[in-house]
Amino acid sequence: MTRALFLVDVQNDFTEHGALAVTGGDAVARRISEFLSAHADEYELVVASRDWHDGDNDNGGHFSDSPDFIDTWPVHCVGGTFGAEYDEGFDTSRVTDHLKKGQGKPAYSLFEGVGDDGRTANDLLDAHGIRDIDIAGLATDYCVRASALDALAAGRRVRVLTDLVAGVHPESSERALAEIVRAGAELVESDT
Ligand code: VGL
Repeated sequence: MTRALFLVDVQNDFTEHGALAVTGGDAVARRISEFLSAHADEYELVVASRDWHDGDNDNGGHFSDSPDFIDTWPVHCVGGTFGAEYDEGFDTSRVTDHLKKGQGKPAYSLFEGVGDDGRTANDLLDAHGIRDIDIAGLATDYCVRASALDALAAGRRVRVLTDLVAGVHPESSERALAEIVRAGAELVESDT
């Protein structure tokens, strides 16, 4: 079985003390590291994304001084700053591919990211002939949701590791998980 693990935006600005702190973000970073130390060998690819916004513009209206936390957000994940770095609780030593997204525009999905070599997630999956993807990270209702829906739309089989995600809002996170399931994904605990 060839399977990929996608780890979405486990970055300082999305964990507990960040600009756009997600409750439970620190614990997700730590649990993902534990999961990787036990299970990284089971994945052909471990792909991590980072939101990587410009610091000199509003990134296509993504940043706002009066954010609604739905479509507009406080300044976060400016490329090259601490907030855009991976959370220190996230051990990235088993990550095989790093993608950056959101330069000058909103980009919720990991599928919008590119590596330094210009390859996208779909390029990587196709190069390795991978159809099965497990997804974890932040935030359930935004970047995890968008990444899962894009993976399904690209014909992949998707499982969301429900104990390795955390969301911005509880209600929209519940709705996002239900939507992902309706679109064809499976929800599983990481120890199953
Ligand atoms: C995200 C809000 C704004 C995310 C990114 O990673 O889920 N959420 N930008």
